[in-house]
This record gives sequence, C-alpha cells and structure tokens, in this order.
Amino acid sequence: MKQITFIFTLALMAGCLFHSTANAVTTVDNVIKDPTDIPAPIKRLRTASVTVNLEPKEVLADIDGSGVKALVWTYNSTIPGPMVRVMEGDTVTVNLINDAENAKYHNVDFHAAMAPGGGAVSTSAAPGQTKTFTFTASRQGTYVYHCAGEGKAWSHIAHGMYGLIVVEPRGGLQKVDHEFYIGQNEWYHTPPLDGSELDLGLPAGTLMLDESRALLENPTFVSFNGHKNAIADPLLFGNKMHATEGDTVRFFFTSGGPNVGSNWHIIGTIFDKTYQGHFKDFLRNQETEYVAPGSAATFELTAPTPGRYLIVDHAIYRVSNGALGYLIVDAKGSNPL
Ligand SMILES: [Cu+2]
Repeated sequence: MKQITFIFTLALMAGCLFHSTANAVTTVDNVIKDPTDIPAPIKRLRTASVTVNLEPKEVLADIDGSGVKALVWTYNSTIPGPMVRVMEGDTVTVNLINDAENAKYHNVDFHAAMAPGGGAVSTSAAPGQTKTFTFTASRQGTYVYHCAGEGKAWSHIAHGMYGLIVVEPRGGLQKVDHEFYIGQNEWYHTPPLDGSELDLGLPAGTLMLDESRALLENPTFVSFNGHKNAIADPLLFGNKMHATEGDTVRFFFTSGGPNVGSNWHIIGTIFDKTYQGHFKDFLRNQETEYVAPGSAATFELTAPTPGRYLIVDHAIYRVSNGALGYLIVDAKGSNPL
C-alpha cells in the first residue's frame, strides 16, 4: 500500500512539474509587427508550391505602453502574424507548429482556403504538436487568417491571433515604390478582479482577456500592429513608413476584430484604388473604406504633398484610443532616413 501511495505521490509531483512547464509563459518586450516586414512581390508566371510555417506562441507583452504586461497569443511572436504572399493557383502547405510551452490548442483558418474551417479542422494542434494542411489558393484577393483554437475563434482572435494572406494574380500585382502591412484589432484586456492571473502562475495585475467586456463589444483600446502606439510612436515604428512625393504606395490591411471593423482612412489623401475582392474589381477615389472584422483589403495611393499624414480608423473616437499611425511623405531630393 505504501508503495502504491509513493508511486501516486510521484505521479502527482510529475503532474505538477509538467503542469508548471506547460504553463511557462515567455515574457517579451512587445509583439509589434514591423509594417515593412513583407515578403518579396510575386513576379513569376507559373504556379508553385509554397510552404508557410505558422508558430503559435503565447507570451506576456506590453501592448499599450503602460509597462504592464498582457497575456497575448500570437503567430510567430507578432500581431498581426506574418504576411503570406502567394499567386492564384499556387499550392499552399501550412505547417501549424504549436510551441510545446503553450497551454492551448491552436490552429488556423485561412479565408483564402475553401475547406472545412478554412484549415482549422486539420491544423488543430496540441502544445508540442505540428499539423499540416494543404490548399489551392484558387481565388485572388486579400484575405485574413485567424485562429479558431478550441472551437473558440472569438477568444483566440481576441488574444491577437490573426494575419493576412494576399493571393496575387498571375505575374503579380503592378509594381509600386513602397508596400506596407497593417493589422487592426481591438482589445478587451483588463487586470482581472478574481485573481485568475495568479491561478495561471502569472504576475498579479497581468492584463487578461475580459470575456464579458468582449461580449459587450466594449474595447479597452484599439491597436495597429500589436501595440497602442506601434506605428505612431517614433521610438517604435511611427517613423518607419516613408514615401517620396509622387511615389506609388500600397497598403495591405487586415481587420482582425474580433468584433469591430475599421473605417480606414489616411487624412489628407484619396486612394487611387482600393480592392476588397478580385484585383480587377477596385474602387477609385475612395476616401474612407470599411474593412469588416475578419477581412482584409489592399489600398493604393500616390504620395501627395510632403508632410506627415495620419492613418486612422475614421470611427474617430478610436483615434484617441489607439487607432493612429503615420505615413511620412518626403520632398523630392531630401534624405529623410
Ligand atoms: Cu489559437
């Protein structure tokens, strides 16, 4: 009997140790996505096989500049996750590599894929598992991808798990001088009042997803590229997006949500073209264009008179709450960087 008790105690201890390891959450400074971190444009005429590695990672990161860390879930440690770039007709193989230190199942739903769950069914992976899903990118356009782990897409998106895939036409999109990548999502993270962060072994006051607040669609703040000031603060990426007067500029933009779309606008400009579906179907001279939560769009403009241009969600109170960035247009012949 003593021996059985001893073995049981050992098993319990091992369980606790394993539990502790499974919930070791890495702390990072932030999860900001560099808006210039974009794959090279498509130039080929023939279809190809493209491999995409998505690595869910649960981390503690600063998302609002307060210095208080939040529990967020990412693809490849940034929000939004990496931009994926393929050509219409390509075969896309997605490896969903769920980090062994994560606590949750994760997966990916590609809106560019037409398959059960957009791939979420085949890629659902436990911590430490890798799952693979292959689809044909049969329809050109700009699409969101997001996590639907545990059957709770709402919770996984609200933790930050989304990104963008562009499916370009044969030969690629028309060449432009600059391309940028921006993802908008809103946050419902607050310090829990019930001590639930302590139950998870996280520091007291860690900002955690407040599900009741998310249900009420009452965000604490909005962010571009994973942080309240990511593309507004010059010490982060607020001085990163430059173009010279007359340059052609393209933005790949996605609204992660989970609940709120973006009324995307760059103050002082008019878009040459905006695309929400097929690249042959665009609107000209749009000022503000709505990008629904769980979707993506492509915007093109010609850089106007030199100056600093405000990138906003024109549901305008959101600007004071984080939906702000800068495009800087430089004079010809200047050397701004
Ligand atoms: Cu997930």
